[in-house]
Amino acid sequence: MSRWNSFNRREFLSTAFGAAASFSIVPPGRRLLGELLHPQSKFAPLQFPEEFIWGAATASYQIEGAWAEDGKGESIWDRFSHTPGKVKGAATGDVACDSYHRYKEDVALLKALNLTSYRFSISWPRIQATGSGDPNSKGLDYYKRLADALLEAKIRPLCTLYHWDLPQKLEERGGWPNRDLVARFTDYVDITVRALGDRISHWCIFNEPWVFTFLGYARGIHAPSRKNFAECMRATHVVNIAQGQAFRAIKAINSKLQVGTAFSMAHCQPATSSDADRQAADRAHALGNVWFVHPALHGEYPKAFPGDNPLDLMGVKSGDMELCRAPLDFLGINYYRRQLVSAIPPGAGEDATGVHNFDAHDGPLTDFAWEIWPDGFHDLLMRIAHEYKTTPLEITENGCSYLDCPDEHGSIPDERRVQFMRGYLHGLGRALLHGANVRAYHHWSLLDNFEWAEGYAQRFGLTYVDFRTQKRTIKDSGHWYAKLASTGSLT
Ligand code: GCO
Repeated sequence: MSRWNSFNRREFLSTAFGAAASFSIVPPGRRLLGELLHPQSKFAPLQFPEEFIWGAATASYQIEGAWAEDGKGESIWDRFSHTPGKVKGAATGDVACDSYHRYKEDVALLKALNLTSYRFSISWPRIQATGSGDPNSKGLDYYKRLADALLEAKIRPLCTLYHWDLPQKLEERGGWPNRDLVARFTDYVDITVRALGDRISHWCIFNEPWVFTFLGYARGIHAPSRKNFAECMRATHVVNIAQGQAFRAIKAINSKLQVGTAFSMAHCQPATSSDADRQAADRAHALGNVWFVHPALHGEYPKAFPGDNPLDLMGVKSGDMELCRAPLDFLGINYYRRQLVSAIPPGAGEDATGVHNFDAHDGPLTDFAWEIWPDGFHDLLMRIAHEYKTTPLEITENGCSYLDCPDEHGSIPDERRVQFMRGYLHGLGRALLHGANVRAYHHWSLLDNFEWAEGYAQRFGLTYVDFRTQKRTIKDSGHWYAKLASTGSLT
């Protein structure tokens, strides 16, 4: 049994909830979402600052499709989803939302939603099919067209350079635990930013480094499906060096470009008030939330193990921490859930941190069985704002999966997503009032899309996608969000 099962968010549903838990089925004692977030009862209206940026997010493998088109190489996610048994329903991203061909339609959706920022990612094997060598101009051209369409619609492109689709050939050469990846990644970043840096001013180097190293190399439930904690820890160090080097490569092209990373973060709450649980919660915060922030901003790893951090196991060499250092221009935060944390006697492997963290289920659950607890969002933001005072924050992801479908009139009444957003945005608004320097919010996601090992069994979109026809329909929550984006007023 993993001590880090709360990170195993995609596996969770398949084991615990075979089908979508309908919201009306509420176990006795659990409060209904409406009671927690009743439209009139709970919140005073809030006005967001005029300059606050409203956006939505997606990722290449989750929406593009066109998996082998125009010279694109195979990625670890192509290999993973083409391997029987890895993804629910044998789903793949071969077609996904077909956004590679329908990007103009998707930019029109962003426009219809009144959004002024779009976070998307670049597929590395579209740019370098095997992860090295000359760039594929057709791949670069696609992202140029997308960026141009966004700029024309007055939408800021916020581009993630790595949202998990590593070229398969690089995995065959050892993947992220292999230090050579630093040079390969920096080369890819240099090529891409040279080609697109005239159009795209805001960059995220990585998406959720902890999630892709941990689920991919320790738990094995994501590509590339390895199960070795030592390799995972080595991968985290290589990724930290790569982050620093990529930062410098981008700044060398144009020092004005704004560079950050989208970090997955959870509010880590001690399960009891004991000192041991409090310390365990701090270790969970160190490893799960800031393992890739602290080396960049302070040139050292935060303390995440009861004894010393396992620097030898991670392959840390003298001089490395200087390479990890990078004064990121902003911290991207992907926030979904809170976790309860208790202390356990430290063991080997994943247990070495002496941490047992698990999902809290005191609040209502989404259809993905993730707990809704907006105060956790507020508290996490305040903690990060306090710990990394001067660095601006952007919410690069926050959202929920609900399986609402079109009704007989063709509209998608997804009131639960509206209530989710009201609650979390209120938490964010309060953090702003309390001094947190947050300048943007991106909802995950613009579209229903390929949810990793869950395939198409989860729907996170503001827009409903009929995957048989690719027809897109803005959900009621999308209309609600569009109004908020144009007025900034949360009622
Ligand atoms: C992640 C990614 C997104 C997900 C979203 C919902 O965190 O896994 O950034 O690609 O789809 O978070 O799980």
